[in-house]
Amino acid sequence: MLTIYGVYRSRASRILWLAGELGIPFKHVPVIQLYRLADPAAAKGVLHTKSAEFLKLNPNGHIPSIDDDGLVLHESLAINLYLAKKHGGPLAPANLAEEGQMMMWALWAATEVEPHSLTVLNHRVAREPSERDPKLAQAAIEALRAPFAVLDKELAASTNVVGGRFTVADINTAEVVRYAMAAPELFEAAPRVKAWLARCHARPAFKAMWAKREAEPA
Ligand SMILES: N[C@@H](CCC(=O)N[C@@H](CS)C(=O)NCC(=O)O)C(=O)O
Repeated sequence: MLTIYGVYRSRASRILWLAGELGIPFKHVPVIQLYRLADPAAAKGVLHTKSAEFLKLNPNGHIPSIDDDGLVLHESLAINLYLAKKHGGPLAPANLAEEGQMMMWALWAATEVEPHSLTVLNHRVAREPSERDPKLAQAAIEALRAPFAVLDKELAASTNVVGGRFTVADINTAEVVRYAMAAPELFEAAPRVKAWLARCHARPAFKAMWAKREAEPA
């Protein structure tokens, strides 16, 4: 049995979206980020990222993690590549070349995009207005222009990032690119990225995941 640890309002959303696409059964344990608890001192009984019980599964103290019949993994993008390959079908790599491309896009998303897209999210919308720094947001937007142009060019040649069909590589890339949505100017300059992300977000499994995310306390 697969257990997915992490609230929907976290990078666990990537795994929960993929699990929905695959249609696989899983147990969900809503471990929450410690920093989101209003009074960490009163966090007794709430399973959070620094709970001793959870640290046994993920010594980083971060969500998500999975336990798949005893195989414990952290790192959201790697978890998705593993689950897609395990369960097969159109979301998974059809051959070694596709597997290489899927790894390439996952590492590209994690290193070239995510640090900047998270800064855009935090400093444009997620943090309290008094804690936002518009200069940091702007620098991150400038840093994202080149990788957005790379993805836009890729999507000019194909409807999806790998194999001309919707795969786990779209989920991994789309979830990282989503954090930059607070900067619409990036998407106006990359219309194919904008259209591709809209297609990803129109998928029933994404919508089902998103509805559960919205139902969680902010
Ligand atoms: N590279 C990790 C990052 C995990 C991560 O930083 N998760 C955040 C939530 S999205 C977290 O657990 N933060 C809690 C904390 O820093 O205490 C992954 O992709 O799984």
